[in-house]
Amino acid sequence: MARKVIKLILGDQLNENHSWFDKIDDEVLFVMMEVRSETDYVKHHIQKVVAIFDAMRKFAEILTDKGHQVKYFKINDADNQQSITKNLESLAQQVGAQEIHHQLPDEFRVDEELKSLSKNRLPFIVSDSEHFLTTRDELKNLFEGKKMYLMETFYRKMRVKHQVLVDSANQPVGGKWNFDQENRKKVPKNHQIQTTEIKAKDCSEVYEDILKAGIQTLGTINPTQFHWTTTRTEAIELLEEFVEKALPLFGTLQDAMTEKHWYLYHSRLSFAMNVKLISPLEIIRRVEKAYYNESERYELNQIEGFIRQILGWREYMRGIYWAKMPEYASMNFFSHQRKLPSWFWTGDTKMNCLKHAIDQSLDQAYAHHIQRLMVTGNFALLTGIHPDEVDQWYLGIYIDAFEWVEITNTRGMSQFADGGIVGSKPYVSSASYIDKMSDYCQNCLYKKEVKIGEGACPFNSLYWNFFDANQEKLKSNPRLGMMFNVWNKMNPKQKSEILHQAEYYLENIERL
Ligand code: FAD
Ligand code: DLZ
Ligand code: SF4
Repeated sequence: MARKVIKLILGDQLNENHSWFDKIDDEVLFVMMEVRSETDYVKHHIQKVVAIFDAMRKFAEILTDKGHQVKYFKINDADNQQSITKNLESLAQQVGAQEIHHQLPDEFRVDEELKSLSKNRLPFIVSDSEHFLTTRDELKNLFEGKKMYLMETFYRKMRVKHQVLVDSANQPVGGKWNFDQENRKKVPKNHQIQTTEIKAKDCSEVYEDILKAGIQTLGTINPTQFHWTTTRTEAIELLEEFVEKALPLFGTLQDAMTEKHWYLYHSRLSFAMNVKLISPLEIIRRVEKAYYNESERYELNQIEGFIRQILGWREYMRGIYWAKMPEYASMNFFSHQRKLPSWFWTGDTKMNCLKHAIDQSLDQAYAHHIQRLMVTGNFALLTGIHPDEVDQWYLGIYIDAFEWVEITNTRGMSQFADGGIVGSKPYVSSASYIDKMSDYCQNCLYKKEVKIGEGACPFNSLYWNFFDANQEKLKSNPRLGMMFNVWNKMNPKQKSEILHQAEYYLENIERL
C-alpha cells in the first residue's frame, strides 16, 4: 500500500521553488489552511488577512495545476476546526497518513505548537523553508560569548559569504561597505516623484469570506482595487518595475517622508518576501545585476543601501529573534507602562506627522521604515508606552508584520526595550529631525521650533523629558554623552519648564 505523507504549508511558506515541489508524488498530500488560530492571535489589518488568504488560495491552485494533491481548508469550510494542529491530526487520521512533514516555521509561537504535535504518535519530519540566507542559529553562533551583536559586522560577513558586491579579494566594491552618509536626503522642492505604480485587482471573494467568518480586523480596504502582490508572477513584475523606476533613487531618498506620496521610492516587496513568494537572494542578485550592467544609471549608494536592508537587516533580525526568543517578547528595559492613545486606531490627532503616518497605515497597511521608526515609534518611546502595546499595534497593522521581523524591529530597534541588543542607542528625536526629513511640519498646528507654551511641538519637550527620566539607565552610553552634557548644562528654569510642558502633554496624551 502507498504510504501517505502529509506536508503542511503555512500561509507564509509560499515558496514555489521549494524542493518539496520538484516532482509530483501521489503519496504526498499537501495541506494548507485558513484558520482562526492564525487570524485571531492579534487583530490584523483587513488588507493583511485578504493578502494572505488570496496568496494562499492562488498558491494552492498553482500546485494543483502542476499535478500535486492539495487539501485546502477555507475559512468557512464545515470540516475546518480552525487550528493548525487539530486540522492536521484529523486529516492524518482520515487519510491514514504515516508521516507529517512541515517546514521550519518563522514564528516561535507556531514552532512550539508544531513541536507539541510531534510528541504524538506519527513521525514528524521538519525541512528548511529554503528561503533565508542564514540558518536560524547562524547569528547566535557567530556572536557566541559576545555582549554586542553588531549588525555591521554580521552584514560584512554576509557580503563575503554570498559574494555580494565584493571583489576577488573579498573587499567591498567601490571601496566602502556602507554608503549611509549619502542616503539621508529630504525630497527636494519641486521634485516630481516618478516611481512604481499601483496595480489593482479584485479580491472581493476572499474579502466576503472574511466578513462572513466574522474575523475582527482593523483598517480600511477597497476589495475591488486591491494592490498587494499575492502571486510570484506579480512579485517578479513589481521587482522589475522597482529596478527600472525606483531603484535609481532608492538610497538617496530612503529616509525621506512626504505628504505627497505614501511609498516614494520604496519597493513594497516586504509582504511578497515575508510570505516567500520571492526570495531575498533573487532580489539581491537582480539589483546587483542592474548595477554591473548599467553602472552609469545606478549609483553604488542606491544599490548598497537597498541590499543592506535585505542581506543585512532582514537576516540579522531573524537571527536575533531565534537567538533571544522567548525572553525577547517580555523585555521592557525602561519599565514603560502607558497605554497607546486611542488615536493610534483612528489617526485623530493634531500632530501632523503622526496623523499622516497613522492614516496611511490604516488605509494602506503600510508605512515605510522611517515613518515606523521616527514618527510612530519615536512618539511611543518618548511617551513611555508599554512595549506589549506597541508590538500589538505594529504586528496588527502592517501588511508585512510577522513576529520574527516585527518584534525585533519594534521592541528592539524602535523601543530599545531589549536594552541595546539590536541598537546601540535609542532612536528618538525632537521635531528637528522630523522637519529635516519631511514636509510634515509645514502643515502642522504645532510649532516645530517651540519647546514650551502654546502650540509647542510635543516632540521637543518629550525628547528632553525622556533623557531626564532615563538618565541613570543611559548615562554610561558613549553615544549619548554629548546629549546629556547639553541637558545638564541647560539653565534650571528652562529645564523645569520643559519638564512641565512634557508632563502636561503626557497627562493630555489623548488630546494631542
Ligand atoms: P524597502 O524600503 O523597499 O526595503 C527593501 C526590503 O528590505 C524590505 O522589503 C524588507 O524586506 C527589508 N528591510 C528593510 N528594513 C528592514 C528592517 N529594519 N528589518 C528587516 N527587513 C528590512 N519589516 C517587515 O518586513 N515586517 C515588519 O513587521 C516590520 N516592522 C517594523 C517595525 C518597526 C518599528 C520598524 C522601524 C521597521 C519595521 N520593519 C518591518 C522594517 C521596514 O520598515 C519594512 O521592512 C519596510 O518598510 C517594508 O517596506 P518595503 O518593502 O517598501 O521596504
Ligand atoms: C498571518 C496569517 C493569517 C492572518 N492567517 C493565516 C492562516 O489562516 N493560515 C496560515 O497558514 N497562516 C496564516 N497567517 C500566517 C501565519 O501566522 C504564519 O504562517 C505563522 O505565523 C508562521 O510564521
Ligand atoms: Fe510632528 Fe511636531 Fe512637526 Fe507637527 S511640528 S509635524 S507634531 S514634528
